[in-house]
Amino acid sequence: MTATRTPTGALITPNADLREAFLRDGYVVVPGVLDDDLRQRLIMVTDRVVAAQMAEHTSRHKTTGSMVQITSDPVYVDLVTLPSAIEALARLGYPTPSFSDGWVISKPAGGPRLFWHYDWFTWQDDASLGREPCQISMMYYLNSTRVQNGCLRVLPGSHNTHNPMHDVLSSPRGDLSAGTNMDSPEFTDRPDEVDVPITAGDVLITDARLLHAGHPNTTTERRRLVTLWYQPDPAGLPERMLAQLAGKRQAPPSGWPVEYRRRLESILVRYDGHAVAYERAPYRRLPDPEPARVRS
Ligand SMILES: O=C(O)CCC(=O)C(=O)O
Repeated sequence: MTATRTPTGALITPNADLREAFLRDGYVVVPGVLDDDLRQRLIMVTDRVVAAQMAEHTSRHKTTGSMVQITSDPVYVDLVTLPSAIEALARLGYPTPSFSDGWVISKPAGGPRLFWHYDWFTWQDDASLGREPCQISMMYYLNSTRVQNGCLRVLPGSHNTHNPMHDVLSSPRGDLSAGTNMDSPEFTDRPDEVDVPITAGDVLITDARLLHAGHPNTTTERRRLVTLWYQPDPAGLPERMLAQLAGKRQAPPSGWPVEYRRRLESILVRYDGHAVAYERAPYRRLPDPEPARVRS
């Protein structure tokens, strides 16, 4: 693959192995993207932002821990526009991404399991069934994670092929975020699940269609995560999909310093056309996985 230039001016040659692993599994970990100085600033602000939430927020988001927009503080713009992160995306073959929304997801000590889910809601468009993702996350765990403090679990390949968990998710079962029924099948162990422990400073990149869940946090310390959502190739998206994604964009508050507003605006997804945004549509069946090859 040929080298491409990012908006920050870096000349990046895509890494074919990294890209293949990402397209095959639906996720990949890129080490050493977030420096320690920014990580410490993010921890400080994240704890403050989460502490400011009302008790009602905490009980509504029991299984995620919290769900606060990144526009709660300008420091998150430093993460959204982080040059080393944009370069990591360029190595995956996505040099000119746009950003739509981001969330502070902070699982307190003793926080329960997170349910199985995907984060893609435009399944009515055939582009959702292709090999390339229409949306990806960059997940920054601000502390190192492991099974004990609630690391992520994934079903590799479930972004591109049907998984039995998709059938489970097709019948609505009330409010999974509030965790009122932890016996729901969305909270079960799966035979094909894989743990994804992360070293703080690394970034986990996922395809929005990938099925994922989380372990409970059985430690005495908070586990902090910031999830950012990007369009890897906004120019290649169908217009109705782009209109939907642009509808979710988190614009900078008018009270922010001009410099932070300008930087967030510079990467925010836009749609200036007249196509009608897609409604939120649930899963449409992906192809079955290829049967395992058996030697004759
Ligand atoms: O809390 C986690 O580890 C996962 C969060 C998540 O599922 C998401 O951001 O979509």
